[in-house]
Amino acid sequence: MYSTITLSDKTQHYLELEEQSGAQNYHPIPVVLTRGKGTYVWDVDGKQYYDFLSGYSAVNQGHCHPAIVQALTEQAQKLTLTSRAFHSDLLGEYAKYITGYFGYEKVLPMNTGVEGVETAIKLCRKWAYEVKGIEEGKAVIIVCEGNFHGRTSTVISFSSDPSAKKNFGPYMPGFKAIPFNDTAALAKALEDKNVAGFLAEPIQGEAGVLVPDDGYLAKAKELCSAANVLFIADEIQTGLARTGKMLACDHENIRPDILILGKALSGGMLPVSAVLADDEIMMTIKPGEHGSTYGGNPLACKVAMTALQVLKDEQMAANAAKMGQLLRKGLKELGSRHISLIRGKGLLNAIVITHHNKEAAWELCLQLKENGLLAKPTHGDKIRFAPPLVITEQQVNECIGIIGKSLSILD
Ligand code: IF1
Repeated sequence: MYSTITLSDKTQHYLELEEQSGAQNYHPIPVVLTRGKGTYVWDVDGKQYYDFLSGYSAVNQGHCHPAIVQALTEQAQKLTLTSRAFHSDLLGEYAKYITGYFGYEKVLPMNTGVEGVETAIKLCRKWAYEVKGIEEGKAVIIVCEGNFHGRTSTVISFSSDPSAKKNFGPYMPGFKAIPFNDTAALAKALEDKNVAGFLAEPIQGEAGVLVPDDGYLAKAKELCSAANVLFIADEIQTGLARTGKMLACDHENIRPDILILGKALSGGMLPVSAVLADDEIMMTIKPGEHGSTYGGNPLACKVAMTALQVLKDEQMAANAAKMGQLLRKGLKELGSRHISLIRGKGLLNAIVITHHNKEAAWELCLQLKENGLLAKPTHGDKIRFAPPLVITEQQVNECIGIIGKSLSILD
């Protein structure tokens, strides 16, 4: 059953370089990529693949989208970084654009997704002490078991994944975990008057694309509002058209009090994240109380405006909804006894593999690679299928064929 894949000399060469000099903090699929365009990437031997991970949903717009590349290259030759010690002609334009795009009064620009999450946590705590009136140092933020919000010491403090947390202590206090998709547990947790916020992914990505029951998000928002607690939506992975709407929260027509974006905010060009909120929350942070060297740099502003405009101009949310349904239907019709679950929304999907061999999902991903499709297991038996949102019906059908053909490795 074990796949006997052979690696080319070129591929081996690059793997050995990483092996010798790179930290071993990942266990990648053995493929070395050198070019990307739309839904495709190519390895160093010129072999073409469908990218079914999309850079962990950072290249929703497709690899090297021409309009975004043009914005990047033009701005890169003009002005890339001023620091926030001075103004630039792009930060104000970007702030107006993105707050109008999502309907918030203010944006705080950061870089990586986890910096956005950390910023949201600091805003929530500041608001708790200075607006809600919780005793200084006592604020509690409710999180969900199975969460993934990034890898900083604060954020892993409330992770329930031992591999993300073990031996990275001491941990940051002030967080309480409840089961995901459980409004009764949320209602109970909200009885604590020191609760300042509820931080959640609308769909849990790393946990294996756990889609909550219809109405869960709306009920959670209602409970938070009634308790004067901020609903903080981490849409770093689910946002920006990935689930078939511009935001996953849009499926239930709820407006988070704090919205966190990242990943595809730059279309995969460079790290760009953003925290959006209204004045009552955002203005609790005064000049000099938070920031970052690259936060709001003109290059990021230009790229992000283009990346957002492309999502709308090319109706990527609608395509994600349509192609996602086609993908899930096709996976179901494969009727494989090895696929015990198919779940997802839009083009954020996952299959759960059942097989006596616990390495089955990994073996399947190696076979998928051999057959021209790149995906990677998460938490052992789940495989995320999240292609760029520009994928076409013909490409989805071809990928379903590749997946069906590859599943035979498990027989
Ligand atoms: C890894 C996947 C994980 C995220 C959500 C914040 C962040 C992420 C919902 C932090 C980042 C990445 C990180 C990467 C694997 C990938 C990932 F689900 F997207 F596949 F881990 F869950 N909130 N997700 O998904 O954003 O600081 O990375 O920009 O760390 O292994 P970041």
